[in-house]
Amino acid sequence: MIPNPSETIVALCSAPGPGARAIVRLSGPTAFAIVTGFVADLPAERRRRCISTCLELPSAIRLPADVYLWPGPRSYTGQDVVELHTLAAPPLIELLVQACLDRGARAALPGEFTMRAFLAGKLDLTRAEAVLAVIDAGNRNELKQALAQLAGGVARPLAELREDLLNLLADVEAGLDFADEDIRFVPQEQLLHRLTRGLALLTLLRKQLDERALSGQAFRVVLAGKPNAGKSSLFNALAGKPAALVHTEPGTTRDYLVERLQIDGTPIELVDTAGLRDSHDDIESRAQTLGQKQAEIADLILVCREAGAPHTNGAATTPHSGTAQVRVATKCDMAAAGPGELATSAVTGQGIAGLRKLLVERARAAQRSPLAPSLSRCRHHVEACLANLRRAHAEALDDSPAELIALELRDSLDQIGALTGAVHTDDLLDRVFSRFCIGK
Ligand SMILES: Nc1nc2c(ncn2[C@@H]2O[C@H](COP(=O)(O)OP(=O)(O)OP(=O)(O)O)[C@@H](O)[C@H]2O)c(=O)[nH]1
Ligand SMILES: [Mg+2]
Repeated sequence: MIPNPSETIVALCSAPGPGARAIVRLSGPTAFAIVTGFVADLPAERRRRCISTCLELPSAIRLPADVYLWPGPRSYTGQDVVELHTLAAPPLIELLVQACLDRGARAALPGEFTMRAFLAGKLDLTRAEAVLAVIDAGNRNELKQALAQLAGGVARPLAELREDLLNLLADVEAGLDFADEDIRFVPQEQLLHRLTRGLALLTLLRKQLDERALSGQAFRVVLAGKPNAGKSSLFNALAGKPAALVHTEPGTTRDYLVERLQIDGTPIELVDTAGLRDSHDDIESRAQTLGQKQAEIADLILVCREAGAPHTNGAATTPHSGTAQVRVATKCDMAAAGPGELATSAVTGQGIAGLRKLLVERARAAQRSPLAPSLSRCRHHVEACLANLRRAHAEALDDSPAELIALELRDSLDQIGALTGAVHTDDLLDRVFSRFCIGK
């Protein structure tokens, strides 16, 4: 069920905990009236403004604050919005939010402010999802992609396409009334041309969505294990070239070595490190510290063990445990892998293709950007819309009755409606907005 938009909602919308500044946001028809209860000198005139004042809270507490007022409909949610910017002292903020609740506000649900913006027509669904992706962006590239979507990267081409298809549908349907007289409102050539344009636009949009699905950062895979385990040999086998020095002498690799690979178009950064063991050699110890540091910033660690060698649990030989790990047995041309280990051999090439495939799978799974749920939803409707337009195009080529073409055009418009949220269900809104945090 969509929460009632006529209730005034309140929430802390800055990060919780102590800090320099806390922001409490209210939205709804009684937002201004509620704040009047704390600010005696709040001007009655309804216009955008910021007032530096003191909030009069219960127990005679006076809290210095900047009060921002945005009368609806020219606000984020389309309703009256107030923001109270004040000291980020958790007990005081609790008191302030409670005072708003006591005066009739309701605690906001996750994403409810943005949902109200969507329901007021301020944002379409693709932009609302982009707000979430901006909040969750983990790196600059993800932020860039999310901002592009927020700026209308998906909404704008869709609005254009919708307009084109609506015009085309109107022309095709106008012809239906004159079907007996054989009057065509759109000549076949023009119909095909307009459908092809729609197809091209959607194909381009699909490509854009695919590009945005990847965060762009290389997936970092670190090889770790005891000296002489065969890490550098495995590194070379995965890289497909003799990049790292391999030797019978344990402790061959000193500094760590990085190789950037593209496996099936997926960027992967492969890092070879010095073997882990308790060492008294100063340079080797430093090399191991460097290797450990690499393991700590890895997305995945390949824990290499020579097949047949004893298992060790010493602290020095155990790589950083907080990171995802895959256990790999090396030199399987000489002995069998242990249970739960992936069998490989740098000499025969056994298991190398399988390991490369596993790396790509893990990288793709890890690289899903915060926009991913939005993109897969968009992609689903774009695919369906493409299928409708392809069928309409085929019907037009066959010179089929206009009814059939109109049917496909109407279905394609329904898909665009579902994509932008013009046609939505409570379930869909629940799914989209529950991923937000409270206060957004
Ligand atoms: N038979 C066989 N020998 C291998 C294989 N992989 C590595 N070796 C041998 O094992 C020895 C050690 O290989 P490296 O790749 O240098 O081992 P490492 O783990 O990088 O060693 P450090 O850099 O010292 O930590 C070399 O003599 C390799 O030729 C393999 O798959 N099969
Ligand atoms: Mg090595």
